Amino acid sequence: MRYQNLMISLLLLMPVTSFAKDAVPEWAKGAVWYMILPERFRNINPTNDPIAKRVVGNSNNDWQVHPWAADWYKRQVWEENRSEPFSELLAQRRYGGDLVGVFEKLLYLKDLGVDAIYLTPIFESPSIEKYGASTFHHVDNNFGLSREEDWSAIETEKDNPEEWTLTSGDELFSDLLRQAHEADMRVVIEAVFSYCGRDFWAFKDLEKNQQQSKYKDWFEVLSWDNPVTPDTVEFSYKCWQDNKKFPLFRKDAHGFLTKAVKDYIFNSTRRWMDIDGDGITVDGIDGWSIQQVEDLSEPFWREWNELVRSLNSKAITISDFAGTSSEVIDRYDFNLVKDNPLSQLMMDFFVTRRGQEPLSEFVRKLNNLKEKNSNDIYVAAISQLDNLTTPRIATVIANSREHPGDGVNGHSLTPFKPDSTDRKIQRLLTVFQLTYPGSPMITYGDESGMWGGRYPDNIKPMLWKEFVYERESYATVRPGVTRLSENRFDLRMFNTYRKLNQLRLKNAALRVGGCDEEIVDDEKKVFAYVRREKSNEVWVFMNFSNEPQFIKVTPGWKKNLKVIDPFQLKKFRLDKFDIKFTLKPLSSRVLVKKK
Ligand SMILES: [Ca+2]
Ligand SMILES: [Ca+2]
Ligand SMILES: [Ca+2]
Ligand SMILES: [Ca+2]
Repeated sequence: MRYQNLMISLLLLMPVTSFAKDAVPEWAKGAVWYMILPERFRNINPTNDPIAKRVVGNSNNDWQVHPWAADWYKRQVWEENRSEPFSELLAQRRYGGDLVGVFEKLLYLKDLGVDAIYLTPIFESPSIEKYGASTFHHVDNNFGLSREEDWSAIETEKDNPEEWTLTSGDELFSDLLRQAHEADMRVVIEAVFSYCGRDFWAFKDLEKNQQQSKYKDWFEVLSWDNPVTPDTVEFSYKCWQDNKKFPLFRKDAHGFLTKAVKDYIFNSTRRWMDIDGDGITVDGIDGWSIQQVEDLSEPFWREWNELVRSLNSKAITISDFAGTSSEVIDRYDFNLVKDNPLSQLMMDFFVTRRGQEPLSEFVRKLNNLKEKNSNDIYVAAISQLDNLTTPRIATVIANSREHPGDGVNGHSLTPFKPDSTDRKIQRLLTVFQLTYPGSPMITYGDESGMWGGRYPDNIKPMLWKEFVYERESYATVRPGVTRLSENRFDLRMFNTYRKLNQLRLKNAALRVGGCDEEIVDDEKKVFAYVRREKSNEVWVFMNFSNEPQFIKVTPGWKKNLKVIDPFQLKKFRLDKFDIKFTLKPLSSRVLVKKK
């Protein structure tokens, strides 16, 4: 123990080293990520669906799992019987998506060109997003094959890893990992370790046994219950963001967790990185994305990151910490920071400040960002157009056009289906995201054309090609509106993603190559850049204007080589030494130099 403290002091005194900077795993450089919220992705097993008791706290209830392809704004029978506002009903909705569904859709993801699957939390929790976990060592009982049996393990197992069993959900997850690895895809899970849910096993014990609980030093109790007053609960505790649903784990004056809690987190970390415990990590996850990193201490994260890398040297760790990336990477030893300034820059230029920021200004900001990071970090940094806390990109674009220059701030978002111009802008932005340096992350359903405003309209059930969806009506949220929108898989958007992702697989230039601007024309609103890696070259041309624009560049090749347009599947012969063509308004073209 003393030795450990000494080690920690030494670590604190050591000058900041930069070894972590070069430690981004090779597979993560330029990878295509895909974020899945399992509850909303695909429901393959209806027998594991959530039950009324866990969702609304009452089993004598007409509550039901929602039909997948129903109109989002239409109330089902049980919802008609409620007086709560529609937004509260949405919080009680469950669609029954599960990990069997993710397993079933691995081929879809492979075909889409996904390299790494990002799963939002999967540990047992009654909530939609699985924040506020009931355990860190079991998959949710609504994600596996046997809801009731899985539940009994979740309810009874405590912190001794030797007594931990594998539930059907845990085993299914392990199968999913093996299968993904065989298809050369990685799986990273999101987790929060600084707080849990009220159903967390140790917290339940504490709530019941109070001072007698074995776990009383796991949490920060502010006052104990007074047994003399059976009608009043005096018990109170420190919780995350003052929300009683999320008890915080206790920290001492130095910011360190109680040792037993730390051991539990470390044992849970080991479990998911090598599920059968045989020392071979093919059945384990490929990394972690951690929320609320700043809640826990720097030494904790350094030690935890070291544990992760000792288990699997190719694993990645991602922090949500909002500091500058190099700071977190150096001090906390994470590989990456989720918050990538590139996401904001492209949202500003393509969407919220569209037409207001000169292209040259955008390019200057992009180059500034590049200079701040090592090349490895720059190409591995994850960019996102939307996430579980923001409106869908399609809806942000549609609303920005209604309120130019003001983005979506201060407006109640129009929920309507984006029109064809919105989609053109969305495709331009997507082409940029998938061809500019960085690692794009797709939020489930952006590739199939999903739209929706602020939470929870952004987490509608996934739009699949094989389902027929009810048309979307808006009268529930926009009284008097009689509009009905077709809701179906957007094949054109899907192909934009699929073709460019597949192009990334074949062209190292798009994954790890450098980037040079060839045309930055503020007047014509034409942008061209080229990604290069050795002799591999990919050229990207964009026309942001509402006019057709004639493009001419001289790529400087020795011979008049051919180029390939992945969207046209025909070779393109250079006119002597020039690439010449006309680009339609709000459109782009990608050309690959033929080897
Ligand atoms: Ca299910
Ligand atoms: Ca559950
Ligand atoms: Ca009492
Ligand atoms: Ca193993």
